[in-house]
Amino acid sequence: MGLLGAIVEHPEDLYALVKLKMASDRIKKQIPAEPHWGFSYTMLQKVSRSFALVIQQLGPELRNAVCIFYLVLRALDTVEDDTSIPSDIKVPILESFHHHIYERDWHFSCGAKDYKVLMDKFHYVSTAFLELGASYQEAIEDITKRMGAGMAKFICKEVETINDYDEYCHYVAGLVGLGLSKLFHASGLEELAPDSLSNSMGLFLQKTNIIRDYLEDINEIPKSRMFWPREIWSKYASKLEDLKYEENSTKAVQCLNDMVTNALMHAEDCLQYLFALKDLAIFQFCAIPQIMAIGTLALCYNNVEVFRGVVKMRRGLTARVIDQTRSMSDVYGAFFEFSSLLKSKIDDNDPNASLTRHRVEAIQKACISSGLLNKRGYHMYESRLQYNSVLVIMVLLLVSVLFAILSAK
Ligand code: D61
Ligand code: MG
Repeated sequence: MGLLGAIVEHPEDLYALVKLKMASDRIKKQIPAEPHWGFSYTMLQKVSRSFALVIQQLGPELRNAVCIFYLVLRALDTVEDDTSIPSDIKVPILESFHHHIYERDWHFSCGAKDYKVLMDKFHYVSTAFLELGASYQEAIEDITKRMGAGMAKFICKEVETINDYDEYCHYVAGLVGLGLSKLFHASGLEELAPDSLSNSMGLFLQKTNIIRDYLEDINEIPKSRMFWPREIWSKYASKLEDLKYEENSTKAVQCLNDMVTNALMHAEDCLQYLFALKDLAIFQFCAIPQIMAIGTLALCYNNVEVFRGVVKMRRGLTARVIDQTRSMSDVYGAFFEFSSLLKSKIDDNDPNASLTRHRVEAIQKACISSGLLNKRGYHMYESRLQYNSVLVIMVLLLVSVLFAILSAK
């Protein structure tokens, strides 16, 4: 659906969509002139749909460190995800990757499309890395080393237990949280967050991705690795693939709900982490992805569409989250609203209904007892806006102004 279609469906999203479009156009024009920084920011915009914007609104020094941190780990992940590299080649590269970021002429060709460009021209990233302050370099090196070792460990090992699942997610995302907390601290803008809270920030995002991407991952050719833990799915099917077949819908949705309930465990830690932040740009950088995650979990919960296609928050709602996240009351408001949506979808016949309800209520309680709950809300499950003529006229006016502005450029 195009922009116009999105506006007709949800006119209440228009303002935020226009604002987001203007912000991203502005950012696209701000590519630095030096070739290595120019490459790095261009690459960031190409390989990260979800993080590019929030990274680029950070202050200049921290923005450079986080951009390079992102690209180094994305390159490491490109090695991990490339199924055409034999394990005996892949494992030593993952384990030594943290050395290569200091070598201006090192590169390893793999991946496809934009990821291949990132790998082929990795010298730009290492050149930029070497210009960062020493404390930023050390944090990035330490996390790259630990993530590479963790990925290597899981190349020859499947995710069997819930413990394995938490361990794998710690390596690929929890460590990102630890590294970011170190970078924030090194910038002088934040206190150092406790590791366990930083870890939860990553686990909440990674588990949400793993749940949402079931179909995309299971259908990938050549076969990609799956990260749903056997300890969970074996309660519902004898093979993970079986969940995608229509005749197994009931079991599939029960398994999905079990996975969502598992991920909800991290939400309160995320609220605690966000509560402690002081700098507005860092706060927005951290809070927006977490709100998107709980929104995605609420959307996926009890939703068989996860096994049929892509379940994603609509663009307009994403734009409103980006536009309307400025303080902890906005975060509590969003977490409260999305957990209420999830709660309304709990079916008493679901095997985990009472555990899910318990976890949702704990999140709601944390939001209420903060005393900061913002009731403005996204009204995301009010079935549809009641159209009235004033609104329709306003929307049409706005759309014509928008097109006038855009076509004048
Ligand atoms: C605050 C703000 C952002 C945070 C955070 C705290 C804590 C953790 C994270 C971001 C990381 C969340 C990762 C979730 C997305 N998962 C992936 O991209 C998977 O790859 C994991 C290994 C590479 C991680 C690279 C990364 C990601 C986000 C960053 C970052 C580095 C640096 C700074 C900011 C954000 C996933 O990728 C494929 C896919 O999701 O399609 C995979 O291979 O499993
Ligand atoms: Mg990966």
